[in-house]
Amino acid sequence: MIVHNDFPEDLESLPEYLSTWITPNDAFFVRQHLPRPRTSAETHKVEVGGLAANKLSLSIADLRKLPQVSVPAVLECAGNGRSYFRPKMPGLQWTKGAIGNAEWRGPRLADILAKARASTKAQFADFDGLDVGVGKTPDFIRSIPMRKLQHPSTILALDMNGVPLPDLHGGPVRLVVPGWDGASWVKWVSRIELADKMHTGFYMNPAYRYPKNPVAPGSAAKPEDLDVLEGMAVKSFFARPADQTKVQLGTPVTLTGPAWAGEHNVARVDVSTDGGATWKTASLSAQGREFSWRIWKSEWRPAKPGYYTLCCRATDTAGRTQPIEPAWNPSGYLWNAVDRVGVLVEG
Ligand SMILES: Nc1nc2c(c(=O)[nH]1)N[C@H]1C(S)=C(S)[C@@H](COP(=O)(O)O)O[C@H]1N2
Ligand SMILES: [Mo]
Repeated sequence: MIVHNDFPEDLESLPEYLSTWITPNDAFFVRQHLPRPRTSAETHKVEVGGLAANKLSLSIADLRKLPQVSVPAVLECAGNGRSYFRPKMPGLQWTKGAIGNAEWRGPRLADILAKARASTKAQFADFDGLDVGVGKTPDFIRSIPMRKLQHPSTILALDMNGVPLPDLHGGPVRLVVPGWDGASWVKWVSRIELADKMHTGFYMNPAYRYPKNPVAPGSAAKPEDLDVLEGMAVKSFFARPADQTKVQLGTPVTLTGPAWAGEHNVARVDVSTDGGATWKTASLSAQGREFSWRIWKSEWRPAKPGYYTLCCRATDTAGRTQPIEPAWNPSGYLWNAVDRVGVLVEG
């Protein structure tokens, strides 16, 4: 993995580990604002309070007794690809790999909110994990609107890819908000507070906000011109071949990688082997339902030696497609340019 920080851990997956439908747990990227807390499945509690008639204190065993659902879904950091924006901005300089697809399993938030008898006045729930603020870095708290919490695929995950949720990924319990950016997926959830207003902390404002209208590259945005980031962009990239690969003429080359579209579904992936002059539609894996990625594939037989620029571009069911130049924004979120790799074919 690419180690951006080793304490707290910020680890990025290499693109070649992102060529399969499920990303293995030990190859899955890690993002932490704060040091990892100490907890265990035996002692951990999730408190539910605020605008609820029936306050709850749930152990992991209590959460396992509720109906369990499996949700395959992509988790992507909003800042994935930040390093490609020009001008550059501060923040983790992610390349392609702050993303992965896993099968998450646990109880539905809707069932927990019903058990807590959430008031009709509750508009948001604030999720706090066991990690605490350190120095200038505040406590990580995120507000999620009720409409998304009531969605049948929004769960508190206890398992990831068939094993108890690893500590690095928020074990024993994390929030899974399919189709939304990684910052919504609060790890080590210890408190759920129902409220009539959005939480005002740093991670709701100014962090994780995106301009309502595009701003000129390098400029600041006024706070009133920013909205909370919710759904993610349409995106595909090359897991293989790696950039600057050398191949022998006569050997077929498999072009492949994942494609996803946040709350929408991928409709198509097109590939080009001539820098975007001409395009061909790639095949898409049957696997990949709502919120999870699909693996696209195309076989390429280069006709003659030389240097080739390969491109891939996904289009989703909402008609969105990957741009050549994603909108620059002050925090460097939602990078989704048409992906490119260079390949040298030797004769
Ligand atoms: N409690 C807590 N939850 C958190 C974070 C955090 O710092 N603390 N980081 C968030 C961010 S920004 C991302 S991208 C995802 C990353 O999840 P992962 O480490 O399992 O890949 O977790 C989110 N949940
Ligand atoms: Mo993130």
